[in-house]
Amino acid sequence: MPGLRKMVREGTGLLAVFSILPRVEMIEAIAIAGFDAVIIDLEHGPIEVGDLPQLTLTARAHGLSSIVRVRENNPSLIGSALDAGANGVLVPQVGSRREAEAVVAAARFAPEGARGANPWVRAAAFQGGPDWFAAANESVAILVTIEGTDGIASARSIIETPGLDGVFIGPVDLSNSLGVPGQIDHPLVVAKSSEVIDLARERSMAVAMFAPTPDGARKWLARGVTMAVVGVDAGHLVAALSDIRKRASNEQGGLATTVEEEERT
Ligand code: 3PY
Ligand code: MG
Repeated sequence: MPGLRKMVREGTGLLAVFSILPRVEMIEAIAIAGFDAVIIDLEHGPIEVGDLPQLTLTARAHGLSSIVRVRENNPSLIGSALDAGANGVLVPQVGSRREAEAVVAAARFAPEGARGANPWVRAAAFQGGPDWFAAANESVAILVTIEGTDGIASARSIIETPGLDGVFIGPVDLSNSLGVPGQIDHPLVVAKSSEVIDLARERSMAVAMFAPTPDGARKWLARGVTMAVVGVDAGHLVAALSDIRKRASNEQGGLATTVEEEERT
């Protein structure tokens, strides 16, 4: 089994980051920083399918795996993301086994699924090769998100969906569904997330978790997740810029005072 599918299924300690900025430079920065994968986020970012060829091509040129989070569980969105060159797909808000089966059907060609077939797309190098369908089935990684009380209740049967490569836990939406909005470290969110991790790992299923900070990522990796998705590119940019501005203006005192004093003399 080649490609991202193998990496997701067999890898541990994997690090990814969400990208909501549709720029090749951002994808390059994520690759240069050494992440294993980028999740290009069409659910929350102003990114369209037409942006995907250059974004996924840039990732590939840097040896960075690309996963596209589609807006919703919809076969045409899943097929378009894969045709454009994504190595894998992540589908938000999956609440039942039936929904998870629909994701697998949309992402795998027959006989494993019912993905719309056209071997002249970018992902197939535009060449119409008949071997591409089987190769794509072997390498494309399929992840579904458990982030609602419905998904938690059906976690066991979702995890056992044939053809699925991994589950992703979304603590932000989960905190909202559990009535503690935004409190991703709330004991209820932690307990429900831990249940999903245990169910997945008992079945040797890959499990990814969103954590906005490096400390959170390390904590969840130690708790058993196989991939941590550490924050969002735009958020990291703002945090880094704020820190640089604060340190350059020396808000804790020092440099600014010295300059003012110099001006007075
Ligand atoms: C969540 O935490 O709800 C996510 O989907 C991560 O972006
Ligand atoms: Mg979410």
